[in-house]
Amino acid sequence: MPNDIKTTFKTMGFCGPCTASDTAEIDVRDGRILRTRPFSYVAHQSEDGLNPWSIKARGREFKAKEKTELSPFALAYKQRVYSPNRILYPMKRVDWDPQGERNPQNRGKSKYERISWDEATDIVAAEVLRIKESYGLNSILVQSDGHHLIKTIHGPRGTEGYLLDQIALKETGVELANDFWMHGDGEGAVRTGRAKGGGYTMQARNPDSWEGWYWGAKHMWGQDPVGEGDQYNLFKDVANHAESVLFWGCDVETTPWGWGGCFPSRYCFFLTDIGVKQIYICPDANYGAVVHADKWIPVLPNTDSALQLAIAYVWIDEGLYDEQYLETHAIGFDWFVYHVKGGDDGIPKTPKWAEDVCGVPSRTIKVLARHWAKRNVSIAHCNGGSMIRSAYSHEPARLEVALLGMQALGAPGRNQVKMMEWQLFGLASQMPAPRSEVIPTLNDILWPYAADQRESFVPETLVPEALAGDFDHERPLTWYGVTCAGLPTEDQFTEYRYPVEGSERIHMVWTDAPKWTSSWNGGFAFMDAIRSEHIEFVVAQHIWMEDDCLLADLILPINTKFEERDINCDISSGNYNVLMVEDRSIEPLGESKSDYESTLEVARKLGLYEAVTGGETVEDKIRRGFVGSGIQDRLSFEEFLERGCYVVPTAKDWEGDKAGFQRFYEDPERYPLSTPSGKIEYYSPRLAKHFPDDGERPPYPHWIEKGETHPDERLSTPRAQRYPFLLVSNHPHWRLHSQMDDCAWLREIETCKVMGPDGYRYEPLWINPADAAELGIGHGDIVRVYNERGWTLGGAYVSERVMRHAVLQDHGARIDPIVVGESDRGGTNNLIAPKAVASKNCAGEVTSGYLVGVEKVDVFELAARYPEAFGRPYDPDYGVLQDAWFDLD
Ligand SMILES: Nc1nc2c(c(=O)[nH]1)N[C@H]1C(S)=C(S)[C@@H](COP(=O)(O)OP(=O)(O)OC[C@H]3O[C@@H](n4cnc5c(=O)[nH]c(N)nc54)[C@H](O)[C@@H]3O)O[C@H]1N2
Ligand SMILES: Nc1nc2c(c(=O)[nH]1)N[C@H]1C(S)=C(S)[C@@H](COP(=O)(O)OP(=O)(O)OC[C@H]3O[C@@H](n4cnc5c(=O)[nH]c(N)nc54)[C@H](O)[C@@H]3O)O[C@H]1N2
Ligand SMILES: [Mo]
Repeated sequence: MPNDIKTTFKTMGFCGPCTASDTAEIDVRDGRILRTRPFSYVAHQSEDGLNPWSIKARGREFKAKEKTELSPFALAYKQRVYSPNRILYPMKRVDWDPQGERNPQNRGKSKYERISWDEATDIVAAEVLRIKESYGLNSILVQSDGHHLIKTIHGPRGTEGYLLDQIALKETGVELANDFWMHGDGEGAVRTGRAKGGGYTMQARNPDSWEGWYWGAKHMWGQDPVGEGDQYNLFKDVANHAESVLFWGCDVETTPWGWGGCFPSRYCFFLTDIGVKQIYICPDANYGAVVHADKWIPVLPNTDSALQLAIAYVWIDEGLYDEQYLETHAIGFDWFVYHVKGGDDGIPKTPKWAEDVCGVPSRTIKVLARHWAKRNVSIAHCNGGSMIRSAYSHEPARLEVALLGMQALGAPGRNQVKMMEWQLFGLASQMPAPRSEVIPTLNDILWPYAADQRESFVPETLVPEALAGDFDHERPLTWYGVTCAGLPTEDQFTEYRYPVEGSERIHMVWTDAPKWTSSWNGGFAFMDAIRSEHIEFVVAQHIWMEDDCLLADLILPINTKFEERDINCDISSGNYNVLMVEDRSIEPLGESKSDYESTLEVARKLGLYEAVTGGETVEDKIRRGFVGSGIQDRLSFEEFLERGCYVVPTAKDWEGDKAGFQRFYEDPERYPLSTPSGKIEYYSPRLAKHFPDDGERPPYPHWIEKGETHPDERLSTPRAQRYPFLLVSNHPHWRLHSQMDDCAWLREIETCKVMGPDGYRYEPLWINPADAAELGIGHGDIVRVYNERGWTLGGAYVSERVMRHAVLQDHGARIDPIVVGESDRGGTNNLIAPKAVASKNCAGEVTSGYLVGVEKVDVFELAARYPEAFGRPYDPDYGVLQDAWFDLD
């Protein structure tokens, strides 16, 4: 490398702390990022070597790569570092005056003016103290925990909450936060501790990635914390034993990009080479399907339960399941048979019945059922597909366990395999790829700042209500479960409430992950809520001018990970694990600071700097991180700094690891599941006891056509005459939720955006040619996507890749409000997602598989009607420019 080039290591996967991935080598010249290269394991290995792994199957070999397999996001990210939308200075809304009029109704409309860090931190500190005096600290809602290019010390993970706890601590002397969720102590470790409230109200993350598994599957097979299957060594098992894999709501050419890189793509090409059939079941021929599928079975959005029940019907009818296994490994199977046969609801779940509901021809259902019963079949997911984030998402999740159980779950080649997140939460049981000698962790330095579970919290799904509603102690907002995938199943039987005893309602929001409008349910409802007069102050920390920043009163400019020095561990790339120092690549742009540093600036004003740093410098924290990482005995800290990284070799005995549920399969008495009976519970006595009257999530899995929570989100309802399509709202192929939407290198790709006649790049809306023809919509036309909750726009992408009666628009496109709270130009469809949760006792998000209408629009007519919104400064390569909001001259 020429010596004017400096190289730093950076992990480039998103997800959250301690699950980093996609390590890259970043070359810098003259203070600018020059290029992003894959990290070479081979070049950076230590004397301990790599012990390269290889999976041999059916005469072929699948081996560890010598370098990381970077995703397109990792390669394109440097452009985002220099995006014209980078927020470089603290900004204050022009018509928000802490001493006078606050104009909450203008959030989302007003412009911003530049102020200094000194002024900005004075304001935040003063507002915190004012709120504390007037209402108590629990009136501050802290929103944290978004996905980001993972930072350990510097990241957006609620450091501001830690600061608020320090204020409370100073006054009361009571230690507040400190026992956190699962991490750590050996395989399968789950911590149950919970931080006490006192310093603030936390916006609790939903088990968003796992809603269905969490609310449903856990009641059948246990599997705390998230409810997905055991993953030990499954890539080897599938390669050796599976004959077919059902990619059921799974896109290996999209979602692995966000978390791990391109390893799963390579694995699936290998499966093709060795003759493992890949069957994709999803409403759209997604990117993985068009590359890898031997067969695509289109199913209508969120009707999988019907298809699953019909498969069970065929197996029961034709005696094609493992009765003996069920006798020793399951309880309550009779109840399930009773429902399949229609004993309880009078509807035998025949393939003919299912055909009308789910759109899969009855003959295809029968062929699939017989194919499955006669072969070793595994089911592949990245996280589950959007049906596990739809109304009644617990049902398809439970039914999947029911089907796997009928075919002897855990037998060779018969498991649920994840195509990403190799080491979720650092648990070896969550790792389908060959195991590494150590899973490094940085929990010791991370978690004090990330109190995820508190007494005073509101789940993401319920925040709009908490912001807008007038809840008091006589009439609290209540729900079951802490709704963050951290606690054992029993937590779902605990009722929680807001406000907690003795607390007032929320009056201030402090966010370091402002993405409600683009990533959560009921987006327009949230916009209305946050514009209420009760909410006196909203402060956002953000890198780019996008998402909920538009609703903030004060914005603090945050930098990217390239601008700071940190420590990180890559445990999710699939090849090897790496612990590394992430040196600063470039100087911070403008006046930006890291999330940690920006909290420290406020802490300084409150006299709490030392309390928040714990007396440590960043360098001290890096050292402490190393010492607690699990790698500390292999080399000295000085040696580690000198090398910059340590690559962990593959475990010597990894080939001997039992695969997935193999132990349970072989000996259920010795290796029981974590359900109360230790077996697969087709009937859950626990659900029956705690929720005897819940018809929406009865004790055994069901087809739920409608219920009191969602009376009319199916094609069968009269409401479907007005809104005749089921919207599929997947994780975006060309974004990570709301991130990367301003990246020119991605936006110019044909499937990323549809160029409108007005020069605006619209978010694609996939529609089947037959449906498009009926509506007079042509490829490239601009369309309105609507329901009674509001509307957004899209660019018609007319294609057979989406089935009839379904339309597809990825989620997360950047909001570009037309009328605040009503309409949007950006294609931000979460704005019109239901506000209602998954079901009565399950506060899960519902963000896909709901009804919308679609119609062609004339954008010039709209521009004439909404001149301000359509006249914002705009660059098709980056989207709306920050000049639309910022007055920097
Ligand atoms: N329609 C639909 N909606 C969904 C889903 C779906 O399938 N369909 N899936 C759901 C799922 S599984 C998830 S996980 C959620 C994801 O929802 P979120 O995690 O809420 O989504 P992100 O867009 O990743 O939000 C992160 C925000 O933080 C910002 N950010 C990035 N880096 C930094 C940083 O260093 N500092 C600060 N201060 N900010 C930073 C980003 O720009 C972005 O605004 O979405 C859910 N919503
Ligand atoms: N590129 C990219 N990668 C990401 C993310 C991202 O935003 N972008 N997000 C990350 C996060 S937070 C998570 S949780 C994971 C999510 O990973 P997943 O849960 O696997 O992702 P989804 O996009 O929700 O769903 C995957 C596929 O399910 C299918 N599908 C949609 N609806 C239905 C349905 O009703 N029935 C059936 N059978 N199939 C359906 C679609 O074909 C879709 O491509 O991805 C992670 N990786
Ligand atoms: Mo997620």
